[in-house]
Amino acid sequence: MTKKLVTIRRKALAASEERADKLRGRFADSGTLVFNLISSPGSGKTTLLETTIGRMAEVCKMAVIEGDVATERDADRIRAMGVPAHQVLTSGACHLDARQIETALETTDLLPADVLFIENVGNLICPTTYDLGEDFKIALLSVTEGDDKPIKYPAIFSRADITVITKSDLLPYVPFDLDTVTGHISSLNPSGVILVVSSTTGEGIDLWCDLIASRLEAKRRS
Ligand SMILES: Nc1nc2c(ncn2[C@@H]2O[C@H](COP(=O)(O)OP(=O)(O)O)[C@@H](O)[C@H]2O)c(=O)[nH]1
Ligand SMILES: [Mg+2]
Repeated sequence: MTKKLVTIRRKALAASEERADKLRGRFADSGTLVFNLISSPGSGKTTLLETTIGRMAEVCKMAVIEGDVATERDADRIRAMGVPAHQVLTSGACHLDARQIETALETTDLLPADVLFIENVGNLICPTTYDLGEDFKIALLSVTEGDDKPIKYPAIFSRADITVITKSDLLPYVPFDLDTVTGHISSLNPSGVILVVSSTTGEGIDLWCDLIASRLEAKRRS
């Protein structure tokens, strides 16, 4: 890589970090807890958000930013639950960035909200390094994806504050060694929390909602 290109990349990174810090300040002012959800396509992010909204709508005000390459489908699913949602269309880009979050806040009435969920574009690589001003990164891994994914994609599982293993109702039907996976994630990220949930049966959803409530309480206290 040429020196000029390295300089341009560094400047772009610095600008993006500055934007993320501004967003963090804005979220602190509005008292909004922000989660950045990262996973492969189809691991159950939107479904978990629908389940969460169904459980927590009485307890806190939620808002959602959806990131996808195309279609408003996920934002429509969230709006159908009565929660404001903004759909970012990336036209091929594999992650969301802080500028898109700024634009989402300017164009859609998402704040004030107690909790803002950002559902990133589906993949385990690109979204990992982009700071969106969130409080916590959340990695999702469905049991149908195979139990080798944490060691194949270590960056996201070592950075995520919480890993949610989804679709636990399918465990009897797929080769997925839960102990091995939790062992790998714990060794990559000793302080991270691991939850096992199913939006279909409701397994683990109480713990997930309790975790959101306790993180919200902690943010309010701080
Ligand atoms: N069996 C089962 N299927 C699920 C569960 N959660 C989501 N799904 C299904 O997985 C597919 C992808 O879910 P979606 O939430 O759209 O994934 P996303 O791409 O990560 O947002 C859909 O067909 C869901 O119905 C679950 O807990 N158990
Ligand atoms: Mg989705």
